[in-house]
Amino acid sequence: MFYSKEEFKENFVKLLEQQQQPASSKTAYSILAGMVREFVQRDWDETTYLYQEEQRKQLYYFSIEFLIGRMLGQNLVNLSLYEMVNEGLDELGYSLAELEEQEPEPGLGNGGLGRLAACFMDSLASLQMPGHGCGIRYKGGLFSQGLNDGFQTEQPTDWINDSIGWDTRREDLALYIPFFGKLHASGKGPFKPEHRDAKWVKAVPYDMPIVGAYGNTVNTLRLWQAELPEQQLLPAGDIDAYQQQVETISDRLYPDDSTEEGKLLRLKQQYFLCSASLQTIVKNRDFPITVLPKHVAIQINDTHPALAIPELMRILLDEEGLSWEEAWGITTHTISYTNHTILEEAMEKWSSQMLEQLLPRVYMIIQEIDRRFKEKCHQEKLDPEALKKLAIIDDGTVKMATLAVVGSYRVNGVAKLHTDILKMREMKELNEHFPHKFHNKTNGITHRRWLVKANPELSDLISSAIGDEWKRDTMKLHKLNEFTQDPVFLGDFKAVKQQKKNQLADYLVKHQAVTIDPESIYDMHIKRFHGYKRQLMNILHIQMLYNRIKEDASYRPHPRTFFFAGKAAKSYQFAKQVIKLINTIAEQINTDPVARHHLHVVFVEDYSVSRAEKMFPAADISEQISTASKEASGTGNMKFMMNGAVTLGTFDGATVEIVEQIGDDNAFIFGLSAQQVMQFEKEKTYHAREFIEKDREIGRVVSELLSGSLSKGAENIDFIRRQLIGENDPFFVLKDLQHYARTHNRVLAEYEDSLAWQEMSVVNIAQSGIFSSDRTIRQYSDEVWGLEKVHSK
Ligand code: NBG
Repeated sequence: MFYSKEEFKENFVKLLEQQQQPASSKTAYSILAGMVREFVQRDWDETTYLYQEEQRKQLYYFSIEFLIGRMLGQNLVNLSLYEMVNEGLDELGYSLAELEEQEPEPGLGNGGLGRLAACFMDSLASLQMPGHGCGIRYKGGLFSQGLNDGFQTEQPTDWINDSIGWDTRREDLALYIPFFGKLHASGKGPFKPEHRDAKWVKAVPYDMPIVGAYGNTVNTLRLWQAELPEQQLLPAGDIDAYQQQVETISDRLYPDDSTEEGKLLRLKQQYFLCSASLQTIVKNRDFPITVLPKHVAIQINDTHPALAIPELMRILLDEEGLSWEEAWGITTHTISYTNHTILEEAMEKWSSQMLEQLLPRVYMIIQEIDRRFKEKCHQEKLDPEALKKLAIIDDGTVKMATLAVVGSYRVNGVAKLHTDILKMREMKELNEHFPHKFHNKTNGITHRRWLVKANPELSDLISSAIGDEWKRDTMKLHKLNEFTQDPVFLGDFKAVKQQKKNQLADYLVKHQAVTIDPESIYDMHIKRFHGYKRQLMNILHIQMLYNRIKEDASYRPHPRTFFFAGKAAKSYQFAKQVIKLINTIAEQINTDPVARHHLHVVFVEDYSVSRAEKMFPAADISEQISTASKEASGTGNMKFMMNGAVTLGTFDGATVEIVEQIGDDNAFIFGLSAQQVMQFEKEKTYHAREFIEKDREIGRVVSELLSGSLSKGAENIDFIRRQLIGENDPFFVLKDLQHYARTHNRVLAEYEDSLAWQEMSVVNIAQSGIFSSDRTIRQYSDEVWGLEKVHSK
C-alpha cells in the first residue's frame, strides 16, 4: 500500500519492472487495479468483521440488474486517492483516464433501474450503512450495440474473461437450487413435501466490493453464477447438454422472452437469484429465525425478484418448520417492494402452468397466499371487478406486482407523480386494501460518480466558490445560489462547460470518427429506446427543422448538435426502427451543404455508464420528453441537472420535482399534463389523424415518414406506421409535436442571452442536492429498513 505520491510512484514502477512483457496500458491498468485492490481488501475485511461484531440489521437489495460501470476510477475517488494517483501517473508519463479505459465494463444492467441499484450501493457504503446487493453474474451482460447501415446490431459482450477481477469467487458459499421435479408429501405430521427428480443447478457467488466514500466501509455486491452441480446431483443423460442448459441461466441479461423457452429462462433466472440469495441469508445467520425482520431487510427492485416472497415462505415452512402464520408474519415484515413502472406491458405476469412445472413447491405456496388473500377480500364485500384486480392468480396467470404488494410490508413508487398514479389508478384497489403500505421515495443519483468523478472540472469550480462540504452533504450546493448573478463565476462555469464539450468532441472523433462543432448547442436525448420516451418525436421535430431550413432561406438558426444514445431491446421492433430512422435522417442532414451548418444529428453507439459519464457533463439541454404519466421517475434528468444542463421536458416523473426545486423559469416545460393524458386515454377523444390532416408541417413530415423516404424504405418504418396510424399514436407524439417545436424556439432564443442561460444552469446545479441518492437512501433507511450507521472513523 502507499501513503504518498512518491510511495505510489515507487511501488508502481517496481511492479511494472517485474513484468515480463513491455508495459502496455492494459498491464499498467492491471497493476494499478491490483494496488487499489489492496486498500479495498483491507477495508472490506474490516467492515465484514465489524458487521459480525456489532450484529446490526443488514439490508439486502435484490435486483436483476446492477449497472455498476467501471470500478477503478470510482474506487479511487471514494478512497480519496484519485488526485494523488492521477498526479503520480502523470509524472510517470501515464494517463489515468487512459488506464481507466482499459477496464472492461460490466453490462449488468439495461437502464435506469439497474443504474439506480448501483447508485444505491454507492450511497449505502458511503453513508456507512450495512446494505448489500444480490444479483446475477451474467457472463455476457446486455449486448453491445453497433450500427450497420443505420440499423442496430447486437453483439454479445464478454466482460468477465477480460476482467482483472474486482470480484472474488466464494466456492465456500456455493448452494444448490432445484428446478422441475415432483412433490411427494410425507405420510404423517405436518405437511413436509419432498422434492423428487429435481434438476439441480449449482449457484456460486462472486463477491464484488462496493467501496464507500469518506469512511472505510466496503459492502458486498453478491453476484450469482450458475454452474453444473457435482456428480451426485447430475441427472442421467447427456451431461454436456445439461451443462449448457445450466449455464444459460447466468449467461445473458433479459434473454429474448418472445418465445416460451425464453420466458422459462427468465423465470429460472429470477428464482435462481431469489433462492440463492435467501438461502445464504438464512443459513449464515447467527440469530433465531423468528427474529429475522429485526436483523434483515430485503428490498425487491421491481417484480423480477418477487419470487423472494414465496421462496422465503418455503424456507420458513419446509426448512425451518414454522407454521404458516409465523412464516407469513416474518416474510411480510422482512420484504418490501419498489415499483418502477406503470406501463401495463411491463407488469410481469407468469403462466401458472409454467410456474407450477418449474417450481412446484413455490407455486403451491403462491396458490395458498392467493387463496388466503382472496378469502380476506371476500369478507370485505368488494365488487367482482375489484376482486379480480386484487387476485394474485387470475385467468391462468400469476400477477407478480400483486404478489409483491401482498407479500411486502412497504411498497413504493419512485417519484411523487408516479406514486400518486399507482395509488389512484394502477394499484387503486391494493392501496385501499392496504392503506399504510404505499409511500413515495423519489429516486436519486450518486453525485460521487455523476459530478465528482465525471466532471472534476465543475466539481473544483463549485468547491472554489463554496468550499467542498457539498461533497458530503449535497444540500450545501444551495450556497451556489449566491453566485447565480456573479459574472465571474458564470464566466468560469461557461469555460468549464466548453471544456467538457470539447472533451466530448475529441472523444467522438477518436471513438466514432464523428466530428462535431463544439460551439454548437449540445442537445441530448440519452436513455433506453421506448415508445413512451418519444425519441420519435424528437427526430420528427428535427426533420421539421430541416424542412424549414430548406424552404426558408431566412431561417438560419444557431448551430445545434442533437445527440441520441441508448439501446433498443432485441425484440422491440418499433424502437429499432426509430434508431434506423434517426440514423437515416442524420445522414441526410449531416451531408446537406446548408443544413449541416445549423443542425447535426449524432447517434452515439453502445451507450454505457462510461459513455454517459462523458456525455452528461457536456450537455446544454436535457431532453426529458416522455408522454406525461409514463416515466416513473427518470434519473438521467437528475444527472443532467447536476451538471448544469437545462431541462426541456414534459411534466412527468421526477422532472416535476426538479421544476419544483428550480421554478418554472429555469426549465422549458411543454405538452400534455399527466392528467390530460389519462383523460384522453379514458375518454378516447384523441385522434392522431386530425393532426396529420390539419397541420401542414406535421402532415408533411408524416407523409415523408410514411413514404419511407426518411428511412430508406417503407418496410423500415412499418412498426412506426402501425403505432402512429393503426394504434392512433398511443404516446401522443403528434399531439405534443407543435408545442415541442415552439418550446425549442424558446430555448434557442434564450440561449442567445449567454449570461441568463448560465444563470439557469447554475440554479439547476444549486438546487440539485436533493436528488442525491444519499437523500433517497436515508429516507428508505428511516422509513423502511431501519438501518443504523455502523462504521465510523
Ligand atoms: C425505470 C423507469 C425510470 C426510473 C427507473 C428507476 C424500469 C422498469 N423502470 O423512469 O422507467 O427512473 O426505473 O426507478 O426500468
